[in-house]
Amino acid sequence: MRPTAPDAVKILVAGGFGVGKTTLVGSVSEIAPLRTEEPLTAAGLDVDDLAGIEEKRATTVALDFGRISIGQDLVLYLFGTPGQQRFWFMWNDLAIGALGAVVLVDVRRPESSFAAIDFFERRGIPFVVAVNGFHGRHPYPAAEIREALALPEHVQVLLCDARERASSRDVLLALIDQLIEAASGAAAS
Ligand SMILES: Nc1nc2c(ncn2[C@@H]2O[C@H](COP(=O)(O)OP(=O)(O)OP(=O)(O)O)[C@@H](O)[C@H]2O)c(=O)[nH]1
Ligand SMILES: [Mg+2]
Repeated sequence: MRPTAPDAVKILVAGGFGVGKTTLVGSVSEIAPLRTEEPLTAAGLDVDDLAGIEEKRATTVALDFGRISIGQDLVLYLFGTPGQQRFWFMWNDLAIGALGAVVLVDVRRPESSFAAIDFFERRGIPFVVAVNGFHGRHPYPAAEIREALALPEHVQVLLCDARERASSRDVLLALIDQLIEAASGAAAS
């Protein structure tokens, strides 16, 4: 048998400002992630809402990039989006060729990820919602978050800790399972 190259799949990691996108890409990537972070300075105090993430020191200004192999046949290329509104114009380019997305939600500020949910719904890009429990806490069950975000039944809502590799990997595996199921459903019909 001739060895074949693994399939490569582009996945976006999106969500509001400071929800943990760079953290997730970094925790799960098997290569040193590419980051494009710049320090948050006093100049941004009026526009960068740091409520709940006071310890945050830097913000993504272009993208995060990482890679994770799933078995021998599949490689995921992860593209983390910038979270701040002034950088959203880059999302359209980042989304080109993406097969699916993870929308990260900060459990304390779910509304900050509305725009990301809307973005993928409008484009018909399949996504899962991953609720990042800051400080490892998940005060609300997934069903309550689904309701708060008005998510339809077919959108998976997963609880995660973006700092933990295994947890971040589980989120990606859930998305991949969903993509495979949708693809085999489409092939069968
Ligand atoms: N306690 C805790 N802190 C976290 C968690 N995830 C991220 N953080 C911290 O929260 C801050 C924001 O995380 P980032 O990964 O930079 O968030 P981001 O979504 O990439 O932010 P932007 O690119 O600025 O939109 C950082 O200081 C992280 O160390 C978490 O699960 N728990
Ligand atoms: Mg970031």
